[in-house]
Amino acid sequence: MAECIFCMIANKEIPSKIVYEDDQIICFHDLEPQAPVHVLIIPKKHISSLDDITGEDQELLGHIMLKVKDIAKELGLENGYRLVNNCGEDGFQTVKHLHFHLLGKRKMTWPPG
Ligand code: D5M
Repeated sequence: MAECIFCMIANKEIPSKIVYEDDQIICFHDLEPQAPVHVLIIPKKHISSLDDITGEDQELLGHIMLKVKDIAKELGLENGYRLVNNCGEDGFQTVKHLHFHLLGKRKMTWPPG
């Protein structure tokens, strides 16, 4: 999709600090980290938000979830982490390409802001 910054990252049209990549997903460091470790996990396929997934994406979403713990281990998050998806306006989603924030190396609080 044209003009989507995360599609451009997935297509290597703009640089990112890549942590993990395979044929379906890419994980890279967030530009505005909210924790000592803050990476984004995205599908290479353009999906605008979690609200836009369909049954066709079931395997892809399962693949992302199964990779989370591997990426967390690779990043040294042995004491735990937080996985976040912001969806839509009230969810404070700013980039309209599905992504999961993986944050760690600090003690999180609840409720989130
Ligand atoms: O979060 C979108 C996140 O995307 C936010 O934490 C900044 C990050 N971001 C935006 N542009 C880039 C680039 N180019 N590289 C890395 N990270 C980026 P949201 O959940 O949509 O509010």
